[in-house]
Amino acid sequence: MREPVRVYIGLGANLGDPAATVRSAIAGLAALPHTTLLATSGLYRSTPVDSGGPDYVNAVAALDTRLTAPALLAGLQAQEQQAGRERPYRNAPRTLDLDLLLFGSARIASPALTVPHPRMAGRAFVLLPLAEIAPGLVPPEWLRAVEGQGVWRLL
Ligand code: PH2
Ligand code: MG
Ligand code: MG
Repeated sequence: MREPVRVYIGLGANLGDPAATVRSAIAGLAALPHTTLLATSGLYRSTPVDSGGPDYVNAVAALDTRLTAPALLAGLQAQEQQAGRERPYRNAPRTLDLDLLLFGSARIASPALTVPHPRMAGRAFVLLPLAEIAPGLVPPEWLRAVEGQGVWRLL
């Protein structure tokens, strides 16, 4: 059996009942095979970035998994489908988005998957929840660079 790898998943939703969807998606992550849910950030409300529609709800989860990156990605995509995800165009509003942000120290550049997530460094809706559960992974200058993006932690 493979050794577990520490991974971070970004969750986002802005259609339907986004807070409820993100909460049940966290439960879905905990139920993935060969995977342990270690930590979840609070929920954050955020204004859409390069996207439209209502405000998003975002969060980040930390997992240990023995799944390979492609197997984990398939599990995430299955959960997006189950939540009714449609992809009419790039960055369209969505019921659920589950992004593989980090997979241990792996660098992956395949047609299906790029890790680390190529846009995470510029997005407050990823960095603030990530810094909440893994402050050592988020350089202070990254946080300074996204100050002023509209992101609010929900109670
Ligand atoms: N996701 C995007 C594009 N823009 N904006 C916010 N606030 N939150 C997101 O999760 C988000 C976005 C692409 O996945
Ligand atoms: Mg995304
Ligand atoms: Mg995505």
